[in-house]
Amino acid sequence: MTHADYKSFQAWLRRAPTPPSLAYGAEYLAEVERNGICIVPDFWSAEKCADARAEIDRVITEYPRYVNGNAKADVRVYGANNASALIDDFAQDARLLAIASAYNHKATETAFTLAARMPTTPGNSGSGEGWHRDAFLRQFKAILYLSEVSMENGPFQFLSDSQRSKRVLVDMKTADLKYMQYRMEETQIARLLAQEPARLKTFTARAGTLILVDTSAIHRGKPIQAGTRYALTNYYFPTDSIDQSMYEKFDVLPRA
Ligand SMILES: O=C(O)CCC(=O)C(=O)O
Repeated sequence: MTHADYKSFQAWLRRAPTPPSLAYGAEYLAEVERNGICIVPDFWSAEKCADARAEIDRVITEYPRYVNGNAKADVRVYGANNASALIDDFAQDARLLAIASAYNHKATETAFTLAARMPTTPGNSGSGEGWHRDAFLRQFKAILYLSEVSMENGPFQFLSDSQRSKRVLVDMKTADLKYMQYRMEETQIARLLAQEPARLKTFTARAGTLILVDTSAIHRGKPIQAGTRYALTNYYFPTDSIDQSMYEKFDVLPRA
């Protein structure tokens, strides 16, 4: 990814047709455009969250073959929506799909939903295994906390402005990041924060809180120190970029 790639993507975004106006969540979309992230409290009720936690436990027990072997901090099943009507309710939420399509300026689908249960384990690096970006250009995700998330049990953390193309280049210099470096050392993040500590945002919140986020920003789940965190994450992609290799890469649980 070079400066020219960012410029041509920004030019494409400017030319892309204006998405139809949203019946729900126009202000959320505007906030993601502005800040890269938006927090929506009480998106799901406490009862629905409790049912979904039980569903995650069930899917993990019933489909051990699809418990992801690469994740160390959390117990993950990609495609849990294919084995649970309740989780699929989140995957197919039409209000969120409309926001995702508007943000991508392209027809967008939920390729799959990740169900994750993160217990406390010694020396864990947190959900997502430490600081990283998922992509260098826009990547929209919706994360739903299903349990109360405090400073101790793995809140989502985000470096503000790190999704902005100009900031990507400045941050590369400050933290001595390599070309197309997706994963960052703690020391590199410390260099960025030494200059501007306020860039670190940590999202503690009640169960049922929704996080809409552009994960081309630098982010992680904070390492968990106590308790357990349950969450669902919708992975949205433009329809024309979804193919079989994506399902294989994530080892997605297929629909029965
Ligand atoms: O769930 C979280 O808090 C972050 C997860 C993450 O960064 C990832 O899966 O890429």
